[in-house]
Amino acid sequence: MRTRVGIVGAGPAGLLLGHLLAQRGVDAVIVENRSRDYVEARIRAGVLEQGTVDLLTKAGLGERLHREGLRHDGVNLQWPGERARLDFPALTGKSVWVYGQTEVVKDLVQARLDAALPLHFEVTETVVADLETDRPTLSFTDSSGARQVLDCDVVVGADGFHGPSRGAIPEPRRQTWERTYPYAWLGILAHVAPSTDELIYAWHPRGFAMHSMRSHQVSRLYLQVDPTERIEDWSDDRIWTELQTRLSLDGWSLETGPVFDKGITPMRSFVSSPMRHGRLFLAGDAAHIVPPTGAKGLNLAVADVALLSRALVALLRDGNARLADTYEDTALQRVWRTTYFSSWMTTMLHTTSDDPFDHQLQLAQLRQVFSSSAAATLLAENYVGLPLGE
Ligand code: RFL
Ligand code: PHB
Repeated sequence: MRTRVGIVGAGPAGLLLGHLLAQRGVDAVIVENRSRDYVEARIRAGVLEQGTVDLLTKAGLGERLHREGLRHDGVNLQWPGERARLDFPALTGKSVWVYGQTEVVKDLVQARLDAALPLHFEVTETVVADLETDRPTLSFTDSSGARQVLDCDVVVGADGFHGPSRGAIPEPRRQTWERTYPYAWLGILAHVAPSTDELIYAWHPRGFAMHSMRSHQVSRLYLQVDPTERIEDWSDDRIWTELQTRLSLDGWSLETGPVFDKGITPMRSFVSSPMRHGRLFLAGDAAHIVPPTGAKGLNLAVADVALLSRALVALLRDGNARLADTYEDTALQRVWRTTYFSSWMTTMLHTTSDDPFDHQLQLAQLRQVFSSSAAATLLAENYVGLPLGE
């Protein structure tokens, strides 16, 4: 079999890349080792930057997003006794949208199936090879058990942190930067109307807590916990009590409801270079991970794909290699700036020690966001997202 671009992974990065390439007349095949149901139900990110929404809209993927997504013009930061709001349009002229990653993935899968474009679920033994030639291959065993070999012009690793593509780059060429944070997030989804119109990020001496949402009927909440905690030890009652303590504010109360999903996620920052080796390009979590505090992981994957789709169209359709040659440098600048922002939000809001000095430094940073318009603008600009540079 022959295709121009072989894409490993049907997460947001791989699916969006396939969509943008098809719109510009470049054919691609996407292979995914999980089932359609699994990728559509995997609970992850919830906040889309303005640039992500604009790109999805322009690509014809905005219909349900604009109908069901919730535009948010601000967020709240909280510490004991205070809840303060950042006004995004006033500070940046932009907004963010609450629309779950599950919904983005469903829209992308549906668009691909409607267009009858190749997308293979439940493949096994995915192998990328011959990357240093101009005819790289993507091989896999399809769901019927048949071995398939795709001859490609380019292979894209959009296979997330645990996928095989990054490991296909020779070890001596690879450099990684990594930080594992000494805390994790316990996240729940609950059938209860959100107790707030906009997200609340709360610093508390017992640990960070956050109130987010998925719709007017579904709330998403998080608690900072120790990474060694086991979800079995957290009953729904214990979770709600802890959330009520950490999010409490005079005159406000947190409504509770039936929990229908809960899990614990470790927090890490990770960057791997190069993002290109010969005819292999990496995009999204395959090349970098940010902790979720800044709501950046999904948006960063979309930013990679915005760049990469243009680079591949120029290379494969117009014979122009310039953007492909600068992909890694351009992408990594955004990756590092986002890594910095996510790390800053994380370390400002999570408590790691009982040292009252550290706590006062965190509180001083939080207060500065509301006493300095420069500090407020900096946070807001990063949160709503840097321009995609299209
Ligand atoms: P994805 O979504 O991980 O998709 C990669 C896809 O590749 C498939 N794959 C393979 N396919 C074929 N053959 C193989 N050998 C394969 N190996 C893997 C996988 O099954 C998968 O479908 O990466 P992508 O597309 O780069 O998208 C990135 C985002 O998913 C990610 O950045 C965010 O979801 C990160 N993230 C969060 N970001 C936020 O902004 N807010 C959040 O609340 C948030 N929560 C999370 C998260 C990431 C999590 N992970 C990765 C553990 C919660 C979790 C649990
Ligand atoms: C979410 O709704 O899942 C969410 C929102 C904001 C974040 C992280 C996760 O910073």
